[in-house]
Amino acid sequence: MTKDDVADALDEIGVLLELQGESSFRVNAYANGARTVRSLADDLKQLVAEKRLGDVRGLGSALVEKITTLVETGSLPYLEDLRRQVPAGLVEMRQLQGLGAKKVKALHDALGIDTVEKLKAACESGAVGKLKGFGAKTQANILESIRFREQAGQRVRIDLATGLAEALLARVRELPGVIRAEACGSVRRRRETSGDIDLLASAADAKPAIDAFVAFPEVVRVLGQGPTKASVLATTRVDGDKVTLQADLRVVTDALFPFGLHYFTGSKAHNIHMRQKAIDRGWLLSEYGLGSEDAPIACKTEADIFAAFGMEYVPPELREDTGEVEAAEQKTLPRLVEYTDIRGVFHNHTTYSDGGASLEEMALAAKALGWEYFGVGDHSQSLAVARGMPPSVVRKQWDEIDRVNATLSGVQILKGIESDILEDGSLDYDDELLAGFDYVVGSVHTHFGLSEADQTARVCRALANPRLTMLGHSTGRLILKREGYKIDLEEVLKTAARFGKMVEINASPYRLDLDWTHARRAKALGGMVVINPDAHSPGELAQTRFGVDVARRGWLGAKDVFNTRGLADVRAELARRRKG
Ligand code: DGT
Ligand code: CA
Ligand code: CA
Ligand code: ZN
Repeated sequence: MTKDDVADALDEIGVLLELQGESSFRVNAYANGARTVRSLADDLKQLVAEKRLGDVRGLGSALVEKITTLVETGSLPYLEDLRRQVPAGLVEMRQLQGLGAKKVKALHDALGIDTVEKLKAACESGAVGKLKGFGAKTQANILESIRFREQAGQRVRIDLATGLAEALLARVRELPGVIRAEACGSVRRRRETSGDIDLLASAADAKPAIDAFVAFPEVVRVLGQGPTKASVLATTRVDGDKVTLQADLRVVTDALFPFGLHYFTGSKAHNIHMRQKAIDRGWLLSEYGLGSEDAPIACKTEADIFAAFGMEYVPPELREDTGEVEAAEQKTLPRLVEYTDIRGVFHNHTTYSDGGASLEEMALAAKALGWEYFGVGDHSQSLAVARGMPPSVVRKQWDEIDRVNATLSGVQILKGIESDILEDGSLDYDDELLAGFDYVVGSVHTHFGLSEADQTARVCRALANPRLTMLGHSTGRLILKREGYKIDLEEVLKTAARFGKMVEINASPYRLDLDWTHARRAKALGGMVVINPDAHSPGELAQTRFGVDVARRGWLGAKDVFNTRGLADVRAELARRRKG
């Protein structure tokens, strides 16, 4: 059992106890224990063997005993009992947005609901709304969560799909006989989510590669296997999160690789448009080649395919048939921003609010990524659930920033804030305090239920505030979990452009907000975009790459993205904006 396996078991115990109505004290002990185990520096087996688990801070005797059993025997009767006692459907219900363990338990106790299907029926019949502590609004929210989940289907977030694709790809590339290999499809186009993983490899002989693929340790089930293609269900962990997804491997000869790469990268709409271009010339384009049967056009790379059409190379992120074919013909494709263009970030959290690391730790992690500045944007006073900072704490943080900055070389901390945009559109501190920040990120975290008109007016009022520098996560959506609040984004982007305010691409793979279509729109309206990871730990700073993917899908170049500028430039621009 790995640390992650043990931590998963502890997490599961916590969830099951919570669903049984246990005290939050006991529930939290398991959740915290799981976190402790996940981040253990020492070898877990060794700790158990040497009976040193009890010395680890945060692990009480009950947890030590269970971890020991798990590590020594690979299973835990206590957990198996719990699983028998709590219906699996309750665990699934708890994963619905807005439905905590207490509510799930109440639904089970009062109405005997133990599956998502029964819950849906009970909402539709109005039974849930009549329950004490629920009401019509809660019932409508639950129903919306269920419908959203049904619609999301079996897709997974891009960070998880990427992690699994990279793990499989690394193994495919190591196989004897494999010449080239790539992940195609939505993973290569850097979409927000993926429905499956499409791997393509070239080799003179396909069979050995296919045979090896279906036996990879990530493979949990073989869905289909032929001489040149196999489909499997594969699973791995990405930063502690478990991901399971279908993965297909196709093996072609190396001469066919560029055509397969182009075809399986898609999108389907892009492929259809390219195929039409071929037909216009009297050619055929497919995964098997380009040209006519008597005069095939040899291509060594994907770039050769576009060149054969007299086109510029179209980066995969643009292949959605939203004008990229025409622009490539006219040779007017933009030069897209790259992850290596990023020089720092602005919206991040530390232990001053709900982050997990200190200012200095975060700044050093930013430096390790090659960045020149780490902008802190902890939560403001109103957001109590995320330990929003009262003014006295803000001043304390400023003092610490000054102290830490004096000791840092090669990186500097910028004094920012993620200010709540209050219900009436005002910011969360008085003007004098706001004036002391290098910049202000304004975000909506409350009152998601306003009408579209009110929500739009609220955000636009914040954009008109001279103290606001940039708008955080514009819609509040959570990928595959929750739709954003109702807001007229076109109006918001226009207002941002009018007041010269930046709009964030929140790069957290849970958010990706602005999405790529609106990132593109922001640029078209003359606005400036900023890519922020919204990091709550040092490791999350690198999530910025997912925001760069969104920017690229939105046709943005380096000069469209504020944080491609260096520290001196950024400081000067922020100072200029503060003066108004
Ligand atoms: P996904 O898997 O839903 O996240 O999205 P994709 O884009 O990876 O789609 P997938 O896996 O169904 O197919 C991979 C690529 O194969 C797709 O992007 C384009 C190509 N492809 C699949 N079906 C067709 C088709 O019927 N016509 C054409 N022209 N291309 C197709
Ligand atoms: Ca796919
Ligand atoms: Ca596929
Ligand atoms: Zn936020």
